[in-house]
Amino acid sequence: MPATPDVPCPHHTLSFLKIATLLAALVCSSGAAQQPAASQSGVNTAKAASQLINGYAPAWWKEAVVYQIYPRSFADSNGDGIGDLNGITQHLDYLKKLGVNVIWLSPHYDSPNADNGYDIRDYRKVMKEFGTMADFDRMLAAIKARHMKLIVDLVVNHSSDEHRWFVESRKSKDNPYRDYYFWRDGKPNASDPEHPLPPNNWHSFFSGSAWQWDDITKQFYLHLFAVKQPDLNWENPKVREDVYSLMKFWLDKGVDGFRMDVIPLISKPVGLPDLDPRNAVEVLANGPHRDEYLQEMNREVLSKYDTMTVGEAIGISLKETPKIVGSGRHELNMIFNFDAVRVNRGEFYSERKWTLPELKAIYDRHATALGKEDWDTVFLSNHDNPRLVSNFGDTTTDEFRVRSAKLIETMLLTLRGTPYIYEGDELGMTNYPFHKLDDFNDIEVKNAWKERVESGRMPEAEFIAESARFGRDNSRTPMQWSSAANGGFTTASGKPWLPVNPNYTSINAKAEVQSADSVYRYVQRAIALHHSSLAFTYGDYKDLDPEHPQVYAYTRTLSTPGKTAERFLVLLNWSEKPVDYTIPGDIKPVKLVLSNVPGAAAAQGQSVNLSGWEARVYSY
Ligand code: TEU
Ligand code: CA
Repeated sequence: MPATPDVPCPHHTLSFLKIATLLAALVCSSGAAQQPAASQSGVNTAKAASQLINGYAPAWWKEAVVYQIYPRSFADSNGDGIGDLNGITQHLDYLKKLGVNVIWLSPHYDSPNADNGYDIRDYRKVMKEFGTMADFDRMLAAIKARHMKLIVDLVVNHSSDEHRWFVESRKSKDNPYRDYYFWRDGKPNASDPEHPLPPNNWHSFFSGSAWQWDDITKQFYLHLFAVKQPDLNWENPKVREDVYSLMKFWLDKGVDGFRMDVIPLISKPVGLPDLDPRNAVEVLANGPHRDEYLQEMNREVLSKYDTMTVGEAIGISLKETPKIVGSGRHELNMIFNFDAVRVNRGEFYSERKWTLPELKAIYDRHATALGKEDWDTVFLSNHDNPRLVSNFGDTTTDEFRVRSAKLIETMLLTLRGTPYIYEGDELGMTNYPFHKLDDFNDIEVKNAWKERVESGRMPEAEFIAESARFGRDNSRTPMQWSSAANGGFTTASGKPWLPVNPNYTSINAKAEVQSADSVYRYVQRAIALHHSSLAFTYGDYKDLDPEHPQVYAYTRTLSTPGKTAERFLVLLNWSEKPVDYTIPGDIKPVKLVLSNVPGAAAAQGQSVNLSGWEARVYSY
């Protein structure tokens, strides 16, 4: 695992993100890139220990703020209604000014787009709608020129059924690629012998059986996601070799790491047994070879580069997390747990009532479960979830939308772990007003409609209401760049691939960059604050008032020997109701360093009046 450089790097104790140290940090990180083997072997543990910050080995990916781009929806440079790589390149200064330093790019590879690029046809080619490899190289160079880094999506639990491997695999039972996927005989079907039943009871994440019958060889193949996303068989060493080789292809180009799609699902339970639907996902995520494969991947690929890795870890509990992210495990740097982002979710798209103490308890559990050898992520949105402010904030009035969006960003940027911001959240973009099935594009919604509505299990209106609330297309509507037609997303007179939210006339980047009180300008300040003190990265976290139903109050503190301690108090009023709050313990706020209500008064001793959705960060 790329961790501490074994060459002492004098600048490493400062945040590499500070402009003054940028150059030095670049030298440091390229030094690290050439020294991973030594730090892995533990030869220099003594030296490394002396460089620890509050017990943590410093690393650039721990100090980073990550921004996720869903390329289809970010910016369309050529007017075909689809976002593209040149569109990203044109907006890098916008991201640089926001202050983020790592970009996670959702899949940009050649794909028939059954699942918007999460079905890859050629891992070494750029999706033609997004541009060319030359466009990619130019984009990457432009990112590096701005001292930012790029991680790309690695989708290797499955490929597209149009991938050459699968095209070969389905041809015959003795094709050399047959074992690249899971092919099985069906179970006898007494009532219809010509049409056997699926080999087991596994259910696809996108509705229906996870098995698809193929007439050519009269067997089923496994697809945990769409029919066009057959699962790769990681038990086949050739599959693993091919995956490692394509990873090297992108790392050799200069990408800085990977976000790994549903990575815990790569090792299937032995014998592919029937599963209890109540814990099927957990069983699938904890297959017998998962850690062995990730360690092999680390040994063969990741350890040879200075990478950042983050696994999308559906089905992984907190207890299980250190097995994957523990530095001594040599697997991944961090994972996305789904506990917080799904706190308000029942089955599928149904809503679950949640309380603030529940959310705090989740973050508290993270702080306990993940120790100094581990690392965490903080996120409440991505391309699979509703818009941040619509999902967790308050959109009843525009004032509260702006304030609650700022409050949530304050939290994400001051909690423990590397923060992830999804495109448009920095503008306080909202859910889209979906009214009917045709308004949606997502395969998840289309398939669920068949399974739930067409079968008569669920009334149409209820399905549409739930999909509008939680559907993934909410986060995929185009970025709102300006008040020009189509929010300035596309130059075309024609339609963007998914309609722009009609509120683009007031919620858009151009207006927000110019307005001092906008969500964008606030997020810019919050990111700057995050980068201004390593307390927000390596500092201790303490929840001061776990049971308070309305206020989330916590501290981040960092004591470094020979330096003045850095201490911050975060106060978040998660409600539209004002509150007179008494800070517990003997903490005396000194200086207000961030506030989302203009003209917020200084604290009177231990007592603060917080207005609705008010967020404050004090140093003390
Ligand atoms: O998502 C996997 C995943 O966990 C999904 O079940 C997701 O949480 C769900 O669709 C939300 O409703 C990853 C990608 O992030 C997603 O975009 C892909 O569709 C999926 O894998 C298949 O690659
Ligand atoms: Ca385009």
